Amino acid sequence: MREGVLKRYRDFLEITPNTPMISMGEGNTPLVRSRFIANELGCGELYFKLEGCNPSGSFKDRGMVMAVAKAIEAGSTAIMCASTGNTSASAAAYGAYCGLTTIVLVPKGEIAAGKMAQALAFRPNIMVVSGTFDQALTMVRTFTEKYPVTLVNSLNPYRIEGQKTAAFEIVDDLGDAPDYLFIPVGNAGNITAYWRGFCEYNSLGKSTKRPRMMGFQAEGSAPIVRGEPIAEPKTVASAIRIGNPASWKQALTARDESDGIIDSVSDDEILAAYKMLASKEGIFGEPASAASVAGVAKLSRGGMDFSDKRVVCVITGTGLKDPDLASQQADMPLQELPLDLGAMEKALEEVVKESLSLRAKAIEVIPWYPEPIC
Ligand code: AN7
Repeated sequence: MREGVLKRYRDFLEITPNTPMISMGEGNTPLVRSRFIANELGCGELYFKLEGCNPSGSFKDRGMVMAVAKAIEAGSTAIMCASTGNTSASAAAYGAYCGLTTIVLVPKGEIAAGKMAQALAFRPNIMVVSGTFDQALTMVRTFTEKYPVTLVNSLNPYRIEGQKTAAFEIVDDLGDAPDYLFIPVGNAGNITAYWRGFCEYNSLGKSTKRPRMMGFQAEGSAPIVRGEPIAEPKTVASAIRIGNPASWKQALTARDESDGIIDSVSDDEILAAYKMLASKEGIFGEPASAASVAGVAKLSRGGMDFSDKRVVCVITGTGLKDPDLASQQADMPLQELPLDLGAMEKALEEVVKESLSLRAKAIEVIPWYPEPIC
């Protein structure tokens, strides 16, 4: 049952009798065990937390539902954010759902097509600004301090509160915390939220340990790794094209307290992971999400041993958000086929043969490959 995060985790959130228990069925997302690439990456157990399965297609909904509920509780009728795409889509969705005025600012030409189309569908007040996400966020912060409009970027503490529920779900599903959590880092709200969730659950005795937090930025947008803000961040992963993360300090705390790291991966590594995840696991995440998997690949290649470890990668948003990049990366010729059975049989002869050897291979690679039904 998708009751939403406010109801499911009400005892762990700041819910009062006056908090509207709104829900679009966010949270309770799948934690899928890797069937193929765990082996390739040398992981004992590897899981993907599919946050693209949230109502607006990204993890932002967990925090947005909480921020919007608290905004309504406080009597606010308007919400506002700057965004690299997913926050604006989520804010506009929950704004429409709750009948609020929604204002979103996005950097011009920097937002993936799916996110833009999605935000527009909800008909918020949307403005494109000629500047970076960081500059847009600065404008939004100043504006919301001056006017009775609630900021719903992750500077809003309720966003982090709501997003920590993803860590709860992982512990609830696995029966304990994993050894490692790999997560993409942009504005650094999510790594902050996960760390809080793991710490809170651990202090309540719900887990025996806390994971090492492994945050990954894109190489051209890696201010935390480089130790200084980046005026013009660049990366193919538009969601994390952020040069001055709002939760910078909190991300360092998560890293240091968990004995983790914040590192970067190149666009090539991100794209390789993006393709591998889809073609070898059936998981179509957006490029930013693939930074988590690219991170495992990088460290594994570098000699880090995960062979007796339980590793979780957060897949923060769905690949459908960025259809242009998906088409670009497909680089596969489309096979033309005449409407003729004989031609089809000929074209598929090798494919069918190959498939016969596939099951044997799968059994060999994955000991828990399910028994055939027939
Ligand atoms: C798919 O939508 O910042 O480190 O404005 O959309 O918590 O920022 C999105 C960020 C990772 C990074 N993956 O999370 C926005 C925005 C996806 C994202 C991140 C984002 P944070």
